[in-house]
Amino acid sequence: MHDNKLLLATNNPGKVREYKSLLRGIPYEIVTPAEQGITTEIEEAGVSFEENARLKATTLSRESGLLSLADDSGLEVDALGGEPGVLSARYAGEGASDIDRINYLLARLKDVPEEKRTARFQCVVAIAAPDGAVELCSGECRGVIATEPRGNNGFGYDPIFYVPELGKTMAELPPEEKNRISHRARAAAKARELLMKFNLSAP
Ligand code: ITT
Repeated sequence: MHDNKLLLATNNPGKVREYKSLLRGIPYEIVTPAEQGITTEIEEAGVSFEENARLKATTLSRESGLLSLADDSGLEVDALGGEPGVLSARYAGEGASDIDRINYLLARLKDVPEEKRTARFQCVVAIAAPDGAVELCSGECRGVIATEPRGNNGFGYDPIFYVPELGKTMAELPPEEKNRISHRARAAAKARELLMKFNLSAP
């Protein structure tokens, strides 16, 4: 019998919350590593979102024996040559908090005028099956880095990611609105189709 669980291969509670909503209605029971008793810390050694997403999904699929979906994402700021990029979670060093990373980024952009503060959130999703099959998809969302944090929703860099079309930062948007426009929403829409394919090919 095919085990109809999908492991969300992440330890980030913000991502878990968003995927549970973004993937509502899929023919899988969504479970987390903690719920499966998996505590593996994966070193994100890759130099690209793709490599890291693939590494996280395949490692946890092998370990759990479950179809696994990993998300590697981050913020790319044009004025910083694409930083923090794959280092987004570790920007400002070990043990730093979301607000530390925000303040560090704002300090680095101190003298950069508004028109040069363009940025994008990137999200790459990897789905790995225990038989070794892997599929990738991605999404992006463009915005501008604000000069101070605003809003309490979302996670990570959301309070300084200003979305010009909506006149708000990502953290000022209600969750359902972030889930309509975000990089993760775009990747998840494609992931949903890939998951249907995996479901059809399952024994
Ligand atoms: P897992 O590897 O366990 O999934 P992580 O937080 O380490 O969790 P990443 O390596 O993909 O995940 O780092 C992504 C970082 O990029 C994340 O910690 C945030 O700082 C930032 N980020 C990604 N998506 C974001 C979003 O929707 N809003 C704000 N910041 C985001």
